[in-house]
Amino acid sequence: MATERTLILFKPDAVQRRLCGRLLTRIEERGLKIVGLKMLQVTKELSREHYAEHVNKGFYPLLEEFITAAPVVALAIEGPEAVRVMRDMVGKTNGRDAAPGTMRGDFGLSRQMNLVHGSDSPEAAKRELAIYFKANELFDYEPTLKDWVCAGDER
Ligand code: IDP
Ligand code: MG
Repeated sequence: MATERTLILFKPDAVQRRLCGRLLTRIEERGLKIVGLKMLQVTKELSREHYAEHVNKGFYPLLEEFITAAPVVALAIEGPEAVRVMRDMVGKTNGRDAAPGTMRGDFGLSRQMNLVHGSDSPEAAKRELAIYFKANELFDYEPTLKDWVCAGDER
């Protein structure tokens, strides 16, 4: 089972709506490990780098306006199959389509203001983590609860 790291952002709407604590609690309660965490202001340049695949799409100007409108909280999250596990917890892009129980499905109704970003593949996660975190902002430490979160052959 692959231990992975993934980039999660609590987007400006999550910060403004004061949902960061509740969203982070879900991640911690699942048993995932925080290995990086900071607040930052996304600039237009950073937005274009992060959302390179969307820069030429019609909705990009609105996405850029949204993601730069207030600070975000960036998280590096580690765990078994963390990329897929987090995508499943985040839910479908449009909050109106996202299943109840997911972050977007429980707290959102919007396609654009959907509260949370999660990397969509291990390759994307590596690229995105390098955009948001310097090497010395990511931490390796022994989680003392690990023996009680997953069996030995699952880690
Ligand atoms: P994802 O975040 O679920 O992977 P993507 O399709 O990669 O969704 O889109 C990136 C972000 O761009 C979305 O999370 C959302 O904030 C915004 N977005 C996606 N599609 C639209 C759209 O059609 N109109 C406006 N914003 C959109
Ligand atoms: Mg995406």
